[in-house]
Amino acid sequence: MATIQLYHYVHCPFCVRVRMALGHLKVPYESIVLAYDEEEIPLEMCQKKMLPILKWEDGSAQNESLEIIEKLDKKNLLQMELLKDEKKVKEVEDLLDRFASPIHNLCMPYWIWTPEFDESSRTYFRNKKEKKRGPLKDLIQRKSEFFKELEPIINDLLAELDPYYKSPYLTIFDIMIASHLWGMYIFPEYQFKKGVHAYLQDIKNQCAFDYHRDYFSESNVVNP
Ligand SMILES: N[C@@H](CCC(=O)N[C@@H](CS)C(=O)NCC(=O)O)C(=O)O
Repeated sequence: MATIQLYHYVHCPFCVRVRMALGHLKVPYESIVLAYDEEEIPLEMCQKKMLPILKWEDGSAQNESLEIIEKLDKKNLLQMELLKDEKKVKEVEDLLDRFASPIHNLCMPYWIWTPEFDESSRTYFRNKKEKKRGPLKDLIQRKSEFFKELEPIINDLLAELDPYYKSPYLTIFDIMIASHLWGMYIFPEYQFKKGVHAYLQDIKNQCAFDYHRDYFSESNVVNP
């Protein structure tokens, strides 16, 4: 029986980080997908509407994906000390920032039609995201522009794979990168380059990761 609970959104890359880490570390957990417009539960647990939240065995609740993973990774299997190297962290964060804009512009219009959303949460998400990006349907019209933006960043990533990100072993950086790219698998016309697809699938396997598990599984206990 799982004793910890993960409150998450299926589409959220920061939540995916924690799901991947739980899988890699083989920690069973109860999966609780919150509706995007549910404000009360996260506010009560962590005083802000932000997921992921991990509820520990002692009933305490924590957010911030990397801090959660640090606490979970007791044997340091993910080389968490890398996060203390400011230069390396900045490089990875810069890469994720470059990925974020085209990936989110492409994925958001599709995320809202996955079973994670209902009418009410879809409207909440749409209103929030359209303030910054404009109508989500217009983003779909601009897809070739975003594909073009994505290509050189994918090539830059590919050049750093050895076979993991600047490393012969899977580290926390790979989990950060894979979770940010994962959303592109739902984009109907997009195909990752072979090397990036192989990298992502390897991480998926090592993390026993199943993106849409919660839509199809009868149990909310994940037992990696
Ligand atoms: N620094 C946080 C970021 C988490 C975050 O930004 N979560 C987003 C979902 S992707 C969120 O909860 N947003 C709430 C909202 O926008 O209403 C972490 O690493 O856990």
